[in-house]
Parts: sequence; structure tokens; C-alpha cells
Amino acid sequence: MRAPSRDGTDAATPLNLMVVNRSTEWCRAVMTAVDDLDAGLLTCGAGEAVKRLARTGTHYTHLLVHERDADGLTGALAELAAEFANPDLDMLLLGCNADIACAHLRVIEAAEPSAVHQALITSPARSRPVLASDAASLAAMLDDAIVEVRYQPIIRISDRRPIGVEALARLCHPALGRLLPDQFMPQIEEAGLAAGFTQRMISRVFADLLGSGLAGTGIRVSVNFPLDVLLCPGTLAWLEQQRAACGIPADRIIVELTESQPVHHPDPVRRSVEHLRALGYGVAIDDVGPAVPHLERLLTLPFTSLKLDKGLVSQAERAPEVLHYLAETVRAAKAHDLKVVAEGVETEAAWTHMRSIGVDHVQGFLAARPLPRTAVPVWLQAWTGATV
Ligand code: G
Ligand code: MN
Repeated sequence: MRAPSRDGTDAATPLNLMVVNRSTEWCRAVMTAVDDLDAGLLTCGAGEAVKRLARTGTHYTHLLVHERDADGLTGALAELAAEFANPDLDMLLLGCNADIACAHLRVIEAAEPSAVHQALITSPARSRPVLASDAASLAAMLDDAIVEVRYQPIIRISDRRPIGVEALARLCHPALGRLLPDQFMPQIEEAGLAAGFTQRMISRVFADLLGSGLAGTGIRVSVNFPLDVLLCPGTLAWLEQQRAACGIPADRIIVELTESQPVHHPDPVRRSVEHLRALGYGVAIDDVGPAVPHLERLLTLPFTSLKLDKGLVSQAERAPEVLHYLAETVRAAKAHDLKVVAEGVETEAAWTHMRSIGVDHVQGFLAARPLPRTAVPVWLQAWTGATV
């Protein structure tokens, strides 16, 4: 029998469940609940669940977690589940847990097939919030929000070694829920609030670099700077002061200049890039594509790497003219001694294409989604154990 529709429409969505549970009682309840549903079901340990969800592969519609059996990874799994959107991944906690309060989590309180069945056939609507655009409301919204950081691994193609992570922002707001950067960064930049936001991000990143999860790895961390933030001497001085106070070597930090504000005057940018380089930081040009004005001129600045835009990388498999553009851009970057990173690598074919045009590093769902800090060591162990 087919699964009933989860959203009330006629199209039935096949259910595919990942279950982290060792309790016989819950096992029985889940098995009985899916008996008359057309559902795939995988039961595995929490580490295996992190490993599977971190990369592209089978899509799961539901993640069912019995916290006692999750080896302390319930929070990491909840954060990872929140990364899935269209198609979403619903996480259900088996049994009550007061400690984990997360908007997208639901709890099935009793180990009864009818309760599990009901939870599986109803799916909560996830809203896509719209932000106010005036600076005062945005500043108030930011005050109420928690800034979270996800770390997306960057892998060297030649030996498949993870060499770094990019710190990616997520906002958690009590009323608006969870927001991705493209849902709030344009408004924050427009309102002139990007410098303060970047400082909040960096404070979190430095704390994470010193804490468990990232401390022992020695990998580099990339952080995003919009143009006006890169051009602000006060922010650069603050960055350096914080870095020194934390004792983090400058060569572990890469500042990425994002593409949101085009560079029309390279000279002030040159001063900032030279300043960061003199202190030992890496500096990258981010999101490179045909829309970036005067790329040739930008390449004469002392950047250390260039990142190819993820939208272009995903098109390269099907569009020879896009692959040609990327190959030319790689050639130009190499002529200036820059390392090239391809973002948005979701398939083996994209990886192969990027290797064929001389890209050095890749980032994307094929290797790993943006991961919560606590999932990074689990992912690292799985990746290096399996492929190096
Ligand atoms: O291009 P930019 O750096 O702004 O994009 C960052 C966002 O892209 C992150 O928030 C992350 O969730 C998303 N992302 C990262 N890797 C991939 C990928 O391989 N595919 C897609 N579709 N999105 C990705
Ligand atoms: Mn970036």
C-alpha cells in the first residue's frame, strides 16, 4: 500500500525512515506503524546516521531518534536534520525529552504504533520567513536571535584530504525560526549591520576553534566578509586582536571576500588584502562568476585562493559553455598562483569535471553538508577512514 500524502495533496510521498534506536518497545511500535505504509526503513547507530546525512545519497523523509541510544549525538542530528530543505527531513524524538528544544523537532511521547503512525503521516509546514527591511527592526531582530555556525568541509582533490572548513551562518530567532544566509544577509548588508554581524560570527568561530570538535584538527577555517566589512580598518584590527588573544595562528584563518557588493575600486581592497596577508591570513575571492566585474584586475591583488560559484559548478555537467568559462577562470587564477576551490560539488561527475579543469579543492554536499561543530569529528573520522 502507498503512503498517504503528508501534505494533504494527491501526490503520495514515499516514506523513507532512518531510525536510531535500540529499544525493543520503540522498535515494535515503529515496525507496526509502518506496516501499512509504503516505507523504506534503515536502523543504524547515531554515528552512522551523522555520516549518512552529512553527504548526498539516499534522501530520508524522517529521522526517528531515541535519545538514550543516540550516543550524545541527538543535538548534532537535530542540527543536521535542519539543514535539509525541499525535500525536508522531519526529525521525531522517540519519548519525551525536555532538554532538546528545537522548533523543527517533534516528540512522540508513547511507544504506541498509532502515535508513531500519526506523526509519520502529518508533516509540519515549514515557513519561509520574510524579514522587515528597516535598520531598527533588523537590529532588534538580530538582538533576539542566536547566531549559529555550521562548518562545511573543503577537500583537496589530489589526495581527498579535508584541508579546511567554511564557517556558514545560521540565525535562530524565537519567532521567525531558522534562517539561512540568503534569507538575512542581503537585508543585513543593506541596513549597514554587516560589520557587527561578522564580529558575532567570528567570536563564535574562535570559541569553536578552541573547543572540542575543531581544536585538535588543525584544519583551516574560512570566514565570509562582505566588501564594506573588508574595507573597514576597525573590523580588521578587531579581528587581529581577537585572533591574537585566542592564540589561533593567522594562517589557520582565510577571509573570503563575498560577491554581494561588486568591487568597482580595487585600490582600497588591495590595501586590506595586503594588510591581512602581511599578518599571515589567507584571503579568498568568493562566488566567482561572469557577474564579477573586472576579475582580471582583482586577480592582480595578492589573494591566496579563488572560489567558483556553486550555481555555475552545478551547471557545468550539462552546459559545455559553463565548463569552458570555469576552465578559463581556473587558468587565469593559476596564472596568478591562486588555489582554486569549487563550491556546490554535489555529484561524482561534478567532482570529475572539476578535477579535469585543474581545480584544487572542492566543497559541497557530495563530501559534506554544512555540519554542526559536534558532527565535524564524526564526519572526519568517517571520511578519512573510508577514503584516504
Ligand atoms: O555561495 P554561498 O557561499 O553564499 O553559499 C553558502 C550556502 O550554500 C550554505 O549556506 C550552504 O547551505 C549551501 N551549500 C553548500 N554546499 C552546497 C551544495 O553542494 N549544494 C547546494 N545546493 N547548496 C550548498
Ligand atoms: Mn563563502
